[in-house]
Amino acid sequence: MPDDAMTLDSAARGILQANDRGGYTVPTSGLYPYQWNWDSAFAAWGLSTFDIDRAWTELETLFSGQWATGMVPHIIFHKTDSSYFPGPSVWGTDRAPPSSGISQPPVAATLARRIYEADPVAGRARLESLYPAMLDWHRWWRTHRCASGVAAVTHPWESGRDNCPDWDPGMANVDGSDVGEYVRHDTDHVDAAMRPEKEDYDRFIAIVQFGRNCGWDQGEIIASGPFYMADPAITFILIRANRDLAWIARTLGKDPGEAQVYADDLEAALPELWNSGLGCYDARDLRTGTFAGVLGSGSFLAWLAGVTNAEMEARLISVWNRVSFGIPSSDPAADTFDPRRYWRGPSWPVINSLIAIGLIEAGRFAEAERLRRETASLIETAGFWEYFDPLDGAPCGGPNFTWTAAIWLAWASPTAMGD
Ligand code: 9WN
Repeated sequence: MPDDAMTLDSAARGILQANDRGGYTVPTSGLYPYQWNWDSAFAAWGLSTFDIDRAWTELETLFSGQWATGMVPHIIFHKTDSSYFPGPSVWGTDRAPPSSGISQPPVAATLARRIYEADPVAGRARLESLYPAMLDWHRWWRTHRCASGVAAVTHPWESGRDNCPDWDPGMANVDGSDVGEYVRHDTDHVDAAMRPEKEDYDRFIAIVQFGRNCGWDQGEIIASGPFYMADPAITFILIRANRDLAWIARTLGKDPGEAQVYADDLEAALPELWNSGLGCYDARDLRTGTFAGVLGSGSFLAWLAGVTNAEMEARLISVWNRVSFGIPSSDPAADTFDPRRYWRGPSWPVINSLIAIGLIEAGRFAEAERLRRETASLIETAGFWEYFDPLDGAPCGGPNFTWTAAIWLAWASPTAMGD
């Protein structure tokens, strides 16, 4: 094994350890001082390469924040920290531990399965005790986010791809003019040109204020909340997560039927997201029916869900071929493309890792290896940044990032077992 790979493996382990706050891992110190939902699931995957017990603890701490409704919140505020806005008082969810009022992409079952497969003996009891919580969370998605058939989000933050152009049609109808004064802290840590614009933030906060003012009543949020869009990425992730949960159920000697039905129903509803003009599955505003009309990294997650068709796959590869370093979060040929501004163009190692799982399972081994190599080269050149410019590989966002270190260990490193 090359020495530099071993050195990077050791640096990645060091980042996971340095970002450990006792039972949970923060995404990066300073910028994100709390436990984030899908970041933690990826952290657990990375941790499973060298500390399987700590990997399970990460997931257990995440599910310790689960609401009685089954929702697993997108942020859990274990210890108050004034360096992040919006903090617990803005969300006003009145929970213990305090949390945000929305969720995030449900990757936990998919990654729990991988962690279990890495060491079934150590994982059996831990998986068994997490299983009902994961099923409850998937029920929550089904009950509160899948009314149209596919999965929807009620806040761009719920998608995990906060300011991607997918959300532009829905965000255009959110009034952010009346949110009052507030102080952002993200731009104290990161160049403002890499972060969402103030107009986006005003709207993000307006959507939070609507949720808080209705006491996080999901019926009201779905019926009349300011933002409600169907998300191909969450739909694909949830199809996959339900299939993995059904696999977990069978492994534990339980009935896989419920999770299997959830996956099949989501897949049957996919035509709702097919944008024939784009030749791809596309985000859609559920208030107006408008498609986003921009091909983004969410569409590439079709492979993760085992969803294939020749027209779409040719389109995806042609978009990928427009850049040099991984999958762009949005099509470089679109007017909205911005190679360094958060989700409006950059390549995200963590998304690349999910897409690669799908490519391998579709038998597209050469492309899976290309994606691994392109992602690895970003990290080898610049380190474990939050995301990267897909055109020139420039590092962007926060440094020493947990999920970049995690996917290095679990997938991108030459020492990783891969799939
Ligand atoms: C809001 C922690 C999170 C990720 C998201 C990413 C970003 C937060 C923010 O950071 O979102 O949740 O304040 O920008 O978009 O995917 O989970 O890394």
